Amino acid sequence: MVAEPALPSTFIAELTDIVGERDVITDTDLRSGYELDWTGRFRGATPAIVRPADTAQVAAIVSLCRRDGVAIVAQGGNTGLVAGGVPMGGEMVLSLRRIATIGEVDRAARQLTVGAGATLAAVRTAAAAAGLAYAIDLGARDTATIGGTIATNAGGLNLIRYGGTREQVVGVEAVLGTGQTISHLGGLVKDNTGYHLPSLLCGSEGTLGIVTAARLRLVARHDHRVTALLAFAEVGAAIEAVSHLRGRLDALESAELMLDAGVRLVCEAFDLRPPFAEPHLVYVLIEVADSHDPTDDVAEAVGALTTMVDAAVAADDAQRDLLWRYREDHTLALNTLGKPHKLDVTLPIDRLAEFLETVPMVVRDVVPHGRTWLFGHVGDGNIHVNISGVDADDEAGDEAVLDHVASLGGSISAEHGIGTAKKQWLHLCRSAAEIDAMRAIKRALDPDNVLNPNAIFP
Ligand code: FAD
Ligand code: 2HG
Ligand code: ZN
Repeated sequence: MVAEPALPSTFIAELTDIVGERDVITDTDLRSGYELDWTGRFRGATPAIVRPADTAQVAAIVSLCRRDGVAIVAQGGNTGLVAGGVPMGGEMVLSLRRIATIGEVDRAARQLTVGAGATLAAVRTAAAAAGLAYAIDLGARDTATIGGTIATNAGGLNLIRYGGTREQVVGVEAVLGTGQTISHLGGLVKDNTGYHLPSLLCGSEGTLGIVTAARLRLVARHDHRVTALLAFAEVGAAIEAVSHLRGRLDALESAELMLDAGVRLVCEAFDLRPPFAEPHLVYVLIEVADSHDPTDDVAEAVGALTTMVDAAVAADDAQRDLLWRYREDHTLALNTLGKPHKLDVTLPIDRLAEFLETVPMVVRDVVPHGRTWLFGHVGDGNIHVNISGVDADDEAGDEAVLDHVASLGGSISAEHGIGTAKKQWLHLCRSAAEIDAMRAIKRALDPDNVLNPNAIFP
């Protein structure tokens, strides 16, 4: 919690001139939702929220803030999990939610231009209506915005097939910390004219520019799906099974790992029946999507898994939804235990089983009362580690897990980013030379350090 910050009334008046009175929010009650992160663990404080309607207004706001040295945190859906989009240092919040236009789908190019504030769900719906699909999907789809997913380079549930957000972004429009607008939305797929700024903005967490629009790549929509929950007695067997399935099923879209304890927690929290009559230690949820019915291919590939101890295949949409609830509702179910510490790590595939087996002990050694929960996008080596039962500001468990990850050659952020929550551990995965290079880029694009100055860098 930071002290209540303030802005001069003349500055507020200038903001009002840009966006209008309704879209400069200073009322304490109205500010509150923008100040608290999704988990409830991180509460910042802001003097004002400003809600521009277009790129020109964003540029005017950034220039004003640069002139007066007012720090800005960009915020989309506020579903980020690393306290990067909430004003932990008393920054002004710039909400992109009003810039939510969704353009016409260009079927020939398989592309779509959208405003940064459009939700992922709205973009996915627009793509589906045109017979196509947007490749990024995640549990927060109804609230997370395209700008937020670009700023975090969101990964999500289908990365093993299509890549992450960076692979979907053909062009962006953004206002840099200099106040200059860059706009490259023409949609050329082959365009090697110097540095690829959209790639740089992907994962920059609002520290280099405010994304206002994006040109997105769309993919074919596959209407034939097979969704199945596979059960194993050991994590090593589950991981080997995923490698096998990836080699056999080109149309494998998701491979998500869960442990029995997490599935039980979800069932208790939401009154769901368990997936199997008898519990098993570890589950992998797979989904295969194709233009023809992939049932036979899946049956053959799954049939070859000698270590699998049980399987449930969704026979209809309701069963498919239930299988996905076991996985997607982990995040909501964990919130019923208090405010979890969330870590989001990647391990090299050959160290994944060792990590899953050892990490609960690593946590217990430093926070004996903490409980470790493990699940995630196992197909790409990304495990979500949640620790419950620990005070919000007790970071001993977090540090032990991240040290362990680094010692195994992993990354301390697979998809959620560094934000403000993990910046003290950036050095675990980035050399001094890399951090220097990143700081130099930050200085070039945001010379007065007005854009999210408290994120990423320690
Ligand atoms: P915010 O939370 O508002 O902001 C996130 C960061 O982006 C902040 O640093 C902010 O300053 C910056 N930012 C936001 N908009 C802009 C902009 N227009 N320009 C510049 N910077 C901006 N993440 C995954 O990667 N994969 C998952 O599977 C996944 N599942 C989730 C499931 C649940 C239930 C929840 C709650 C979260 C999940 N997340 C996941 C995390 C989160 O949804 C993503 O990080 C998402 O990309 C954040 O989008 P947002 O619009 O909510 O961004
Ligand atoms: C997911 O994959 C999200 O469900 C959230 O990235 C992970 O709650 C978490 O720790
Ligand atoms: Zn995730």
